[in-house]
Amino acid sequence: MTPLFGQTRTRVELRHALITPDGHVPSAFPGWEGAIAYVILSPAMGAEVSQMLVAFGEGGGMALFPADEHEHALYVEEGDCRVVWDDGDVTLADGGFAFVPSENVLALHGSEGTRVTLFRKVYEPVENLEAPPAVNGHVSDVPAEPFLGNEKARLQTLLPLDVRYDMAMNVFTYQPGATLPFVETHVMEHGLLMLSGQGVYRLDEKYYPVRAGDAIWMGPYCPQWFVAMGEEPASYLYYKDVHRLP
Ligand code: UGY
Ligand code: MN
Repeated sequence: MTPLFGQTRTRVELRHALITPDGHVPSAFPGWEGAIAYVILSPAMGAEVSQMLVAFGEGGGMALFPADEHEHALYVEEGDCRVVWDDGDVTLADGGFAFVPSENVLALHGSEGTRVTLFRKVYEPVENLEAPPAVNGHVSDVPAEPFLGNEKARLQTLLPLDVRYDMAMNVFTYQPGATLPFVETHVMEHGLLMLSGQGVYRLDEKYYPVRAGDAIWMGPYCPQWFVAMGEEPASYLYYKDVHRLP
């Protein structure tokens, strides 16, 4: 069915946003070849994190990030991606993830059709605490722990639980009908990508139907809750700022 003109599920509010793929508009950046990015969340909307979908075109390409105060965590949604930084080089298949600390040149080489979600933020150093090391892995090697004892809502913590890291990147998977157990309200911010399935996300006072491909921004103190619906499990990848005093 052809959608009516002028309609979208996308909403951009003061403390939250739902960005659906129909509204995506690409950006090209200096030094990039054969790769574009959809900058889905960014400080321009009031977020501290940027969330980008990097897509590689015909024949593959390269996306480049200069060495500065930004750190990056990425997840390969589709395809394969060679991740190269100052003193590291790893090739990730879909479901692969990596964290690269700030002050590194970061290059992503993807074959045609590869899609990578990347979280980018300014690293917050702490006196007498060394910078976090780079890490990488595959989502299928990370245990899925019941969330607050609920077997039907399971959390995978991709980055180490170590206070040197000031960001977390997790995957949350819900069986149909499972929910976040309570309406969370917290100082931490989230950037989120629906990886599979569907459900309803409560953001502030509003309830949004969401499905795979949708992205969400939850600013600090945005009340949030989720219920998975439909026949399949629903899962999402999300970013959270952690381990720093307000
Ligand atoms: O880690 C979290 O705060 C997570 N439970 N929030 C969320 O899924 N919206
Ligand atoms: Mn939360």
